[in-house]
Amino acid sequence: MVKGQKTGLTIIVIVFVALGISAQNNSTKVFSLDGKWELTGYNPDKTKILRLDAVVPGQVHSDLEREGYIPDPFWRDNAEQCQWPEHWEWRYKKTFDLPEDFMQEWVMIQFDGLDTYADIFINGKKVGNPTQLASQDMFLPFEFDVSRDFLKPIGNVIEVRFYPIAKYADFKSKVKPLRGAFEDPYRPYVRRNQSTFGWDWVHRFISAGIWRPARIVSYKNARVDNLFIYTKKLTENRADMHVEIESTIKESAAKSAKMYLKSDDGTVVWQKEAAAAEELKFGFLIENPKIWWPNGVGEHPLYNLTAELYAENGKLLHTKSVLTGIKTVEIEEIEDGDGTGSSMTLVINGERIYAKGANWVPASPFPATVTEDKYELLLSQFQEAGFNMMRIWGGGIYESETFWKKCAEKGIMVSQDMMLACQNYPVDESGFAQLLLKEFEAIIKKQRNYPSLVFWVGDNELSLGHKPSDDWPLKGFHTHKTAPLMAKLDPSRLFRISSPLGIDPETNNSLKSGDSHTGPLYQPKKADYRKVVDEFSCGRFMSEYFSSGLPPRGSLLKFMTQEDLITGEIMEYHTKDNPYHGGGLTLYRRVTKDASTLYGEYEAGSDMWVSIQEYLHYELNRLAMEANRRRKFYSSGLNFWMFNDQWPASGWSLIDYYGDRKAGYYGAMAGSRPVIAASHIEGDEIVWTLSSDKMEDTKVKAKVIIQPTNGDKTKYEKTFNVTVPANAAREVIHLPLNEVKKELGNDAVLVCEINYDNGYDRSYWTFGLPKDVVYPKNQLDVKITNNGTEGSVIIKSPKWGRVVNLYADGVDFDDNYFEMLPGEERTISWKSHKGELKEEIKVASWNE
Ligand code: BMA
Repeated sequence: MVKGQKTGLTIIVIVFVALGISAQNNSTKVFSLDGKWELTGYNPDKTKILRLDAVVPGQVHSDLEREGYIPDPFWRDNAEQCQWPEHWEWRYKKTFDLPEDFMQEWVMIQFDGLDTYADIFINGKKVGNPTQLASQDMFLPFEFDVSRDFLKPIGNVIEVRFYPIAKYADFKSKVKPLRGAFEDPYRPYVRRNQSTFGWDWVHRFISAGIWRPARIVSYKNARVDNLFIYTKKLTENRADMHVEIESTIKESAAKSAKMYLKSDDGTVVWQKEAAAAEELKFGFLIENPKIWWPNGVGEHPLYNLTAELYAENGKLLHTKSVLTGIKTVEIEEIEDGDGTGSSMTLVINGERIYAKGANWVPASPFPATVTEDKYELLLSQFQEAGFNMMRIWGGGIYESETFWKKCAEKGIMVSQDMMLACQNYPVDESGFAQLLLKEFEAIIKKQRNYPSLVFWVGDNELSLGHKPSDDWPLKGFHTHKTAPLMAKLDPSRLFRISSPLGIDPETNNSLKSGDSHTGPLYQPKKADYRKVVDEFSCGRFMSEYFSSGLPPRGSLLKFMTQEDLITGEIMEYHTKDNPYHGGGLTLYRRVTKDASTLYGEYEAGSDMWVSIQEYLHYELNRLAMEANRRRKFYSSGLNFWMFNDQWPASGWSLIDYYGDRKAGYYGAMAGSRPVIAASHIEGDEIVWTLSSDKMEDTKVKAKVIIQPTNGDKTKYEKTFNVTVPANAAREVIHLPLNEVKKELGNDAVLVCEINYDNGYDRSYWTFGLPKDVVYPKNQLDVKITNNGTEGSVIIKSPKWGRVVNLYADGVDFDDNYFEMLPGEERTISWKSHKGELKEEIKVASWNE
């Protein structure tokens, strides 16, 4: 430690004391139960026993794979050999001594996540209600008072027994079968990651385990249970705040309470002392608050709210802090007045925000294995795409604190579905309904302080296939149970009972109103594919936008062989399919068909065969952003289905299972630039619109050209300066379509290029099918610099460079799958998220 710092520390301690903020030891003691446990597995008829080590937090599949009892569940069709653990009983056991003087008046055992049906025994004694399971819900943290008759100073043995889900779901599912997507009879009855019952992008993996941290906590009869802070009103230089503190105080152990709010530079912006009480509420003002803005709009400053309980003798009994931020959020829903249409626009701190982003699914079927680094990688990719809006989809898991902290730091807005998806649920059974509401309460209290969170949603797609006037599964439950709970526990955010939802009397899933789940994926692709994309990308708030494409060959060969690439079975096995969309083609075959329709036929397994199925995703995502953003604020957002993968697949995701950017990611990223150019056909004209997400007017230099692909002089050229109004879209040029078509023929491209302060964008238009445009052979000149984990690639293209793409395992490029005009030179920056780059960066294009 250098000298300066030492003195700084001394000063801080003095300041704390001066402000009466505790630097003293907190009387609460924590004994972690994480780490190594013994695991014993019993097969269904208890004739077979397996003994192995286990890691907590963790799930049995990871331990079984590590110890070689199952193969890599993600390689080819190995998943078939990884289903048996679901039917076994698994017992975790740990022996431990407690630290000296650990036991105090009030001792609690806490498990943040038990997957799923479990009992807990300490020194042979059952913990919790003797007639009930300790856990029946993977999402519901469990705690129980073990102050007396459970623990001893040394030689404690704790055992957690996990029972097969069939034991609790089989009978119920037979007595009252509940139909649902992907037809799993147990799924509606089991409160765990719904997607791992098998979905149209992940295989079935029903695991078990202590999947989140566990501990024993010893209190001095007082603890701060929950904190809640939100911004009631916000003006430029003043924030009107509300704080609530819930505590448990036994035997009047706590006499006073201290609360303070600190900004991320350590400044205390508010503090309060009060007599300790189980419920405390305060309102206060902050002058010149640091306001939290979404990515691309402003900074994302964070604050820390802390509450402390003190004994009569001034001893600190317990302290609790939560991360938060100062912002307000509303959802503006303006009816078009035709009884059918209505907008849906996020308003943050009084500003309309165009919501660009994607849907989040669990990053592994075994979420305990998702590391902080993996979260950092995925959420940085999200931020670097220029995205600002993420939807946590209702068929996965509620995410970790690490996830939420990173979203807050990166300016990522998040909507949270409650974990219910594509299925009716037994909420008429009081036990199930109570369990669900308990789960919701725990989740609301855990997540409501995060600045990222913008609104809550009751479920995913229980409204689908219904009209607003219909009754649909859980509509009543959410309206009469969930909504009041949300209003009580988080009055600062809106709750929407389902997604999609709108006022279009014909359907809840309408492009004309509210949020919608659709996209051009299932539409046959023909010469007018641009028009089709435009028509399916005009939703008011597209909370799920369907498009799909292959990851790079390098990623495909991490879970299948070259041979598999050609035959296709393993591709199908990993891509899965959605049987409800019809059209007779599986998802994977649809991508193959659409890609060859647009870009031509290639030999199965060849580089071009893979590349066209990658590029389809790029082009459809770019066109989608053009179509939705040119209609800004009739359309106020588009979230791609889906951002990440839960296992190695080759479908919807923008980032593949290995964290590598797919072509679809680069298309979405190009379409998310601060200002973009967007084309559309209107009658007999082609129109260019500039759409800006910048909060100030932007001076743009624009150029529209018709460029022959062989490098000859442009057939048409127009340059002009235009100011694009702040946070709006503006049509800038109309061209007669027939003349453009004549000039274009089949060997030229219409290009609109814009440059503005430190931004740039380009949009292309060709007529008919892309495969019919002629691109002469072209040799790229490439110079690569490699500074270890980052560098650049300088590319010169004498003629038109068609779909120039760069690849190296674990490398992110700041642009990819782009077009190059004849004579153009581009410098592409790269960075590796897998340490030093040893392999060569491959640079290719379609007309090499
Ligand atoms: C929507 C989502 C998911 C599904 C996706 C692709 O239904 O809510 O359930 O995976 O479409 O089919």
